[in-house]
Amino acid sequence: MSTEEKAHLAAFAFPFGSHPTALFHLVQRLAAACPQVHFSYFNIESSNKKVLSRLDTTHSNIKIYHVDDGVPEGHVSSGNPMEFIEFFIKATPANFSKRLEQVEKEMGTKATCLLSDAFLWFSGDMAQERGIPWLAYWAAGPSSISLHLYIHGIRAKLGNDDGQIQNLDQTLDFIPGMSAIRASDLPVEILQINGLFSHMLYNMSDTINRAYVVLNSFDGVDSVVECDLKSKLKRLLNIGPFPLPKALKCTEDQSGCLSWLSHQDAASVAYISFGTILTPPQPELVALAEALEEKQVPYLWSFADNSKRILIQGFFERTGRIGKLVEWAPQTEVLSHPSVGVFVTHCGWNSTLESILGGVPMICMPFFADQMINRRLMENVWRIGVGVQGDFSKSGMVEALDLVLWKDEGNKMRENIGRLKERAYMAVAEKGSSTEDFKSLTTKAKDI
Ligand code: U2F
Repeated sequence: MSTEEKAHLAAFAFPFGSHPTALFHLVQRLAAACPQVHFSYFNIESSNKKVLSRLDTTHSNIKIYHVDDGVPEGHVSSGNPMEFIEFFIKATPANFSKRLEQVEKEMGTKATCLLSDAFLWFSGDMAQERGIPWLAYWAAGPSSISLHLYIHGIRAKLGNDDGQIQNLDQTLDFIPGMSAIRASDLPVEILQINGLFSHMLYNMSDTINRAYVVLNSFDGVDSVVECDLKSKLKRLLNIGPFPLPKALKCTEDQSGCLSWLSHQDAASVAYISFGTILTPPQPELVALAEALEEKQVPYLWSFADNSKRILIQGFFERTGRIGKLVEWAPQTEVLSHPSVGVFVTHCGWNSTLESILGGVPMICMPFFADQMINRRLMENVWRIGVGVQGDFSKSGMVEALDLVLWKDEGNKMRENIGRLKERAYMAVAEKGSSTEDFKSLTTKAKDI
């Protein structure tokens, strides 16, 4: 048996939102690059089902395992999305360590490397106890992880004893590369550590500098922040942007999005999606729908939440001639289609990258976590997007559509995003910075 054949990388997923899919996709890339290495991917069963339904799973050197989700038997959901996250957190780390030990016994091979979602900070302790490397995948961008590293300084400078921000407009210019970010952009978890989820991220802030941190990002997206991160972390590996177009199974276009787009004028369509976790509240949905209808903007709306779709059912019925409604779109391909002129987005990190790869400017409707930071970067730093004035009002939405689709500002944004797109493609080209960082990552995966 060669040394590489003894290598066994165990990957631990955070099973919510786009996190498990992104981690699985990373495991797939590694499995393709290191065919001799064994990969075991651990996630809760319900999330494994979703991940597998959306991705191609042809690599024979990956095995998928379920871990306990912590949900009590017979539990009836209260409808609060945090409850399943909290059940899961309570079940960690025992659910992962127990299952890993069973798998190691079955395989007869101990894990030689641990790759985890960065949220799962206890993986650092497990790796240390076993004397193996810890690779932590941070599913968002460089600025948001940087804020977590500065958590103590931020809390001391901005918060009062209750963790409340005193001056919402204050910029974070005391952190390298953050002068455009305001206190009001910070996710609640940075300022308050109430609750299991915030506590988990707080623990991560204190352990992450021990990891090889892997980002779905590329050199130059935020040079000052990256440089600072490199000085603070054991190693920063920018291996993105990924997934690149054509990486997903849904390129088959089952929903007919791409063929519908091909009948629309160039740069005329608003593509709308708010990611995998949240549907905006009714007033915001109504404002957006009314603005699209008033301006007769052709739209492609990815809307999975059946219970909320009913809220603007009349709009969908009246505007069926100019729009298309789907439950799930092949987003990467949609954003690379020449008919798409604007992306109305919640500013999730993957959506942001996919829009950059497609060269499509954005209308930003952020809600939580890193999304307000991404909005600020798009609007004030990269100048590739615009926020909605007046608390997501109809008039604010009309103004934003007007600006991006028909005004000169929109063209300027397209030029700016074109430059970022070029840099992104250079990073993933042969000998590009992300390609080189990915090679370093494979070396860690093969190492025993
Ligand atoms: C959380 O964000 P989300 O998972 O809600 O959003 P994104 O990071 O933007 O990822 C959504 C992914 O789902 C895909 C889309 C993205 O890759 O292409 N998708 C699709 O293919 N088709 C559809 O119809 C709709 C979506 C969190 F809320 C954010 O704040 C974080 O930035 C993010 C990453 O940590 O996770």
